[in-house]
Amino acid sequence: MTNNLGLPVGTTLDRFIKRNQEDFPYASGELSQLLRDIALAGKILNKEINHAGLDNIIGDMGETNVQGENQQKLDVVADIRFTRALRNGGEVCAIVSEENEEIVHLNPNSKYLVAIDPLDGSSNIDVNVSIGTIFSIYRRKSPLGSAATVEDVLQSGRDQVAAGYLLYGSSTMLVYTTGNKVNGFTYEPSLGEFFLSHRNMCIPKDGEIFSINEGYYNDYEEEIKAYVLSCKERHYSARYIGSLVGDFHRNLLKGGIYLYPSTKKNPSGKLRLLYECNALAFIAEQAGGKATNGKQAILDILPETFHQRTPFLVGSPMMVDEVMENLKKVTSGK
Ligand code: P6P
Repeated sequence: MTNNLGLPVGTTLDRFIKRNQEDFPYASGELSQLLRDIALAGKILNKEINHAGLDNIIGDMGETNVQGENQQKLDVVADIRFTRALRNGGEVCAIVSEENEEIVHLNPNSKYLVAIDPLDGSSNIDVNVSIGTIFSIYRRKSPLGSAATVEDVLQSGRDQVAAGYLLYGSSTMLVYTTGNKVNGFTYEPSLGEFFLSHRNMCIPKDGEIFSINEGYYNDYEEEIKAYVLSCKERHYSARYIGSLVGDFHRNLLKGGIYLYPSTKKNPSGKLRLLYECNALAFIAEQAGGKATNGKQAILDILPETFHQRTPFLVGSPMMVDEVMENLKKVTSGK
């Protein structure tokens, strides 16, 4: 709904959070404030992304991150923005980020910690393809007043209290869940507000879109190859933009499956469990979808290291089930 100026008139993110405070376990306002801090960093980063071509912040830094990947200038800018917003907001005791090898310790008196990919798909920055931020929020296990511990970080995805992503695309969106449905907010830059635009997002049970990098086709397990061929035989649409958040979001709305299986280059898969897959798996399940590593639900994996990778299949439940049926035949030797 818009007013006569064509501007949205509706529920702002702040108002939505306030109205749904009771959805937040142990609602004492800290988690609400933490979500607002993330939204603030997203607004700031959105502005920088939209000016990247003009402000000499595209291209790479000439350095690599913990993954050994070229750090794009905007990767670093994004990490700084989110770290600063969460530090200033005071609601987070620690951050684990794709851009830092170790835990970044913030307020020892806070009960939440954040796992984040500040800017995923950054190789797309220079070519103006949608990119995204992915985040998970956990409650610490260690006592308040002390530094966060490794055990605080290495929690399974089932323990997330909230998760979401920002999508910097044709419009900028914030999509998140606190374990009670999934809601999407669209940013109106002229007002500096996120407005509720996608209430209670549910993924279609089935779909006809498959997202996989077929450049690695020869690396995939036979069952994955068979599934890809079956999609083609059924004239499904191949949609893969090389930016996980963009592919995930489209499939969430239209139905579909995203697959990043193990490859020769990345035998354990490329995507990271803690700050990419867990958040999207939580959202997928809350929206009625499924997410697996091919053997078990992503959310049931107990992490062993901060930056561990996992094969990742996520999307419409009927499509994920079909791939899993194929893979199970192998493990049961049929
Ligand atoms: P490939 C971006 O680097 C990313 O992490 C995801 O956003 C994207 O889906 C995937 O990797 C692309 O990887 O190997 O297909 O270029």
